[in-house]
Amino acid sequence: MVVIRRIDAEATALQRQGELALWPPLLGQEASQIGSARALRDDDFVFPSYRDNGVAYCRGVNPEDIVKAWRGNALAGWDPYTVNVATQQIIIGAQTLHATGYAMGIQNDGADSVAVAYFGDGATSEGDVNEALVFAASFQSPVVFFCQNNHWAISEPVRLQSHIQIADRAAGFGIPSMRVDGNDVLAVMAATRIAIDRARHGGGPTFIEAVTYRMGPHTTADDPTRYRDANELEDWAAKDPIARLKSLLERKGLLTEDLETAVAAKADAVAKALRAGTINMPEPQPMDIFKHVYSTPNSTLERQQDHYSRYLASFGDPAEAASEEGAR
Ligand SMILES: Cc1ncc(C[n+]2csc(CCOP(=O)(O)OP(=O)(O)O)c2C)c(N)n1
Ligand SMILES: [Mg+2]
Repeated sequence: MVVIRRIDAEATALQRQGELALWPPLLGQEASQIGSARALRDDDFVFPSYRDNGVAYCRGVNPEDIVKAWRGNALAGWDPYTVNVATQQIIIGAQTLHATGYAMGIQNDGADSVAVAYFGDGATSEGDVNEALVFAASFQSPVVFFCQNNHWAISEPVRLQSHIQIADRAAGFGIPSMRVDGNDVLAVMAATRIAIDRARHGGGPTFIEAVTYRMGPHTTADDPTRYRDANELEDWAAKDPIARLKSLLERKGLLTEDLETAVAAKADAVAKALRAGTINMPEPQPMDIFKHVYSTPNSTLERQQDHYSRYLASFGDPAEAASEEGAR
């Protein structure tokens, strides 16, 4: 939790310094993400949203690969099959359909892994999510719907999103649900284990609502002071998931000075490597854009490619142009 908070802070700083185009902070949601991700088996498959960077890190995605797409250096930061984490979905809720389809595939294969979809409170109002819930319930597919209710969908408060608790929406689909304190890492882990266990043993889907709070802006392009009451932020700051775990460990006598130092050192080292890796990331080449459109040659695309390469050549060699400029 400390490490992902540090990654999040470093990525936010990198965006402010112009090194990333955009960043969606997860500050405040560390317990929801780590508690749930730690309950999964390696061969379970995660379908995350843009904000689930803690889940991605927990599953073994390299932090540099997490920021790569936000820098605009790649269309996707990692190969989903190496870590069993799909690339992050920006289309709100679409990943719940992918997870449900994958879960139906698990059933057809007779395997015992589980698909997990991560999405937000706002996503539960999307058609995609409702369709996914229908299919998962109809076929009793091994999928866990993990909803982080962080109280906001950009500037729309959850109280407007739904007049009942988000977890209660699942009942209409015949899907059992749990509402868990999303700032309590152990509670989140316990709830996720129950849901995963049920799915793995043929019990079908479960919907989890982890009640948490987005402490930062929606993304670095957002200014929450324009729509959010400062008192609300203060209330939630008092429920900080890391501070809560820290005080539990202290009370149990488990938090030693050595452990604290080691955790801080790990967070600093990861952040330092992330910064260096981001700044030194190889720039993508303009022609690379054509590589990922079709898997087989396509004559229309080849014509466009040829046209675009002649267009780029019309600028001459940038190095030569710079030295000519210098000479003038
Ligand atoms: C289909 C679709 N509609 C609208 C958007 C614009 N949009 C981006 S984030 C967002 C709010 C999502 O809120 P929530 O599901 O609560 O997730 P959070 O950002 O709070 O993690 C919206 C509407 C989008 N990306 N995709
Ligand atoms: Mg939200």
